[in-house]
Amino acid sequence: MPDIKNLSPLEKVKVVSDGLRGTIAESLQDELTGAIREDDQALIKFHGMYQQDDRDRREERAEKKLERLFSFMIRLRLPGGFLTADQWIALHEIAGENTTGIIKITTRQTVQLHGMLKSKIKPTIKEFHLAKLDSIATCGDINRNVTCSSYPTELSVHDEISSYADKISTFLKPKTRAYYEIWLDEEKILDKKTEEDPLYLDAYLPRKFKIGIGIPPNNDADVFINDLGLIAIIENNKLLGFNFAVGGGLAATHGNPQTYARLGTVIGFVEAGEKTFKAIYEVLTTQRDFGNREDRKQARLKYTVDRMGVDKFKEEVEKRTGFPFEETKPFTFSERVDYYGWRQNPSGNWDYTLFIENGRVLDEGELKLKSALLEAAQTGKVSFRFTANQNLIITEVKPKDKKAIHKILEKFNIIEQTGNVSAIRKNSMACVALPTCPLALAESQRYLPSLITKIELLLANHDLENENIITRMTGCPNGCGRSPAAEIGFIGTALEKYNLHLGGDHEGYRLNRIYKESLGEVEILSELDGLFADFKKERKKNESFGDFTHRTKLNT
Ligand code: SRM
Ligand code: SF4
Repeated sequence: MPDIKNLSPLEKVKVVSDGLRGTIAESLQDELTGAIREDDQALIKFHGMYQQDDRDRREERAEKKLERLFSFMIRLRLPGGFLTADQWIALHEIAGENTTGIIKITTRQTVQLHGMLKSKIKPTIKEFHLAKLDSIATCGDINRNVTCSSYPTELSVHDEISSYADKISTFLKPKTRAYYEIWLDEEKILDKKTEEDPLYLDAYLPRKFKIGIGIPPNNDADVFINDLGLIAIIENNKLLGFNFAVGGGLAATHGNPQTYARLGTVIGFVEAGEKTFKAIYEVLTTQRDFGNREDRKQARLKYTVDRMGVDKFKEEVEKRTGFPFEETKPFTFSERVDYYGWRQNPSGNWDYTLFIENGRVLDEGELKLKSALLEAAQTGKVSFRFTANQNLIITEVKPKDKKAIHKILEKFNIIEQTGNVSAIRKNSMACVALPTCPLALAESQRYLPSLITKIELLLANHDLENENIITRMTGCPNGCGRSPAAEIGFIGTALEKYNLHLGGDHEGYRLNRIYKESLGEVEILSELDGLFADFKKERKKNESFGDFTHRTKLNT
């Protein structure tokens, strides 16, 4: 255990928080400020919220000697990204009443609502609760929203695997009743023993922890970027169990070589059922006990795994589970895509995957996404599943209802938009960044769409417009839009400047690498123009852009 003197300040905040309560209740009462106390800002994350301020308005507010325009972002816990029609209607209404109204689909298959004032937090959580939705543990040093591949291979197995996302999420939820007490007025428990937490103890994990489930052959959930990736092994339509991949994570800090993106290392196979849960649990306890609690920049599981060594890490987990990992079972990911448009799933029902640029659900111009989804939900004949690429599937549409749902999508221009979007745009995504993200160094979701328009023209000039090039942007190197795992990655360094990363693959087995530093738009387009020309001339048959740049541009 580290010397208590050297612990990062947040460690103390967690330990003395009285089960994540801190002084949140008092902070909420304080009407003199739109903010909450500093320690509570850390604790409120464990309840699924972040305090933010509108960065576009900082200067203006400072000139007027006003405090920053504080508001809160809330993130829902939706393992596997599933919502019923009624839950969609509730989400739609809550977003409109209490937040900016924009429903933002995230890269981890859930949604965030921004711009919620302090006074609206409690009503929002209460309304979500009525809809059987919560935001517990979607942020903070704890297991986060569990993702799962969105597309069924064989349906009964997919349902079974999806249910793992839900069960793992419940299994790893904290024991504290703080969320229910603070936000839902549950009576305070007096016997603290009932909320003793053998997994998280009182200091929780050293850092955030992410679990994702991949179902070969589609790596749409980007399984290797998670602290723990579970790769489902299916034989004869039966789920045998999971290969475990440990130590994924994408963040780095500019100029700090001690920090780096890393893909998970597959350490072996565990059979489905009880053993899987035991192994997951002990991966977490190993990280809890061996993770770095002094330096938060070294605290993710990836650093623990590298510091201990993969073999030692695995040995420690095995010691704790009492059984060995079996030999890794063969698996192949051959793509990493969302299947846009209509697709019949193995049950005979239909799914429609909508392209939602950077996950922003709103009515804008001719494209009325929010109205369309509300009307579809109001039929009561659909469910919804978010993808890990910020898109949405209208799912489980019975053959007899398909026509009616199609008509709704047509009426609001969804069919036309999803059909007409270019290959590069369909494979693009950007993180939130400005104006709400406090860590953003550059624009991302507000900028990528216009940059893509310019890249589309370049591609057309080289007859490459049908290339599915996975392109991702983030406003800083934290990698929320998974830019380090893209064929073309733009990583913000300062306003209007981006590092250009190249060479990721299509399937998610290989990270990209930095190619050019701190480019403005003109330089980005000029670099890409040259790269596309070379790609057109020199590519091998069926070679992807990422493989081409990896082979020819980065290995010198
Ligand atoms: Fe993230 C922090 C948004 C997925 C790595 N992320 C943030 C914060 C909360 C900024 C903050 O700490 O105050 C951002 C809020 C912006 C805003 O205004 O909404 C933020 N992250 C997002 C989302 C919404 C991006 C999006 O546009 O979809 C994604 C929410 C996922 C979810 O539903 O839980 C999101 N973040 C990711 C991913 C991708 C993934 O998990 O698939 C990563 C890279 C993978 C990884 O974890 O390594 C990611 N976010 C980070 C990090 C770097 C963590 C680290 O290891 O150092 C931070 C900063 C931190 O934790 O200190 C961060
Ligand atoms: Fe903010 Fe950086 Fe994450 Fe983008 S990558 S949302 S800028 S923390």
